[in-house]
Amino acid sequence: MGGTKVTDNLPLKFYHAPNSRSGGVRVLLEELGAAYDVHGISLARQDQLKPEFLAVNPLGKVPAIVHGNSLVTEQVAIYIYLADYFSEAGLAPGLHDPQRGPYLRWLAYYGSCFEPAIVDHAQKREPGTRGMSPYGTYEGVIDTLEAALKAGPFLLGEKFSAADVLWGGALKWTMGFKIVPERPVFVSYMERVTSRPAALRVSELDAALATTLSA
Ligand SMILES: N[C@@H](CCC(=O)N[C@@H](CS)C(=O)NCC(=O)O)C(=O)O
Repeated sequence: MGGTKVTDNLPLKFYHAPNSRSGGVRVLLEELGAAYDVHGISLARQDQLKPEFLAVNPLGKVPAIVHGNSLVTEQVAIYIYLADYFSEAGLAPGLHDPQRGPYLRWLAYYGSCFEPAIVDHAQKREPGTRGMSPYGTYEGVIDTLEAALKAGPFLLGEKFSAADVLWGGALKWTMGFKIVPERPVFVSYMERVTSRPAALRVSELDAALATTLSA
């Protein structure tokens, strides 16, 4: 959906820093064909720690969206919210669709297992005792993800969903930083997702935004 944007009566403001975790949300907005206004955040300038943004997200983290009067922070919540709200794009299985459970599972897996595991791994921190860890072991998290992606072409099989937008982008940056091994399953999946027109469009839009923010 590169052309006409889906609008409703509610303005959608998107707090976004190029080359950060918020990039995936921009790809999702483009995949959904949603109309949105970008509020650019320069992490280099530490805009995320300025009072204006801390009033939006006290944690000083992007992404965040304000849709009408609804504030949504946290990537996974934003993906669920947007894909359901703009459901006509078909990127979220409906409430009674048998794929709804696996869809939510893999979105939640990102925030509650993958992120803590890769951050501990990158910082060379021990996960602690198994019973206290939210994910078990780093290897277990990576192997389980690989098994889920193996059949392909997407997480839910033939159906492309918002969960793929999240995971395609996440694997791109985590493999780029060598936090996640470049296994063939991950590489081909990541390339399949990040070569879609919406992702390519965001690369161009974000390059322009990064230039503006650094001026
Ligand atoms: N819990 C947040 C974390 C998002 C996050 O880590 N954002 C990074 C961008 S890559 C950030 O805003 N960093 C700025 C900072 O820590 O100062 C989510 O899931 O959305």
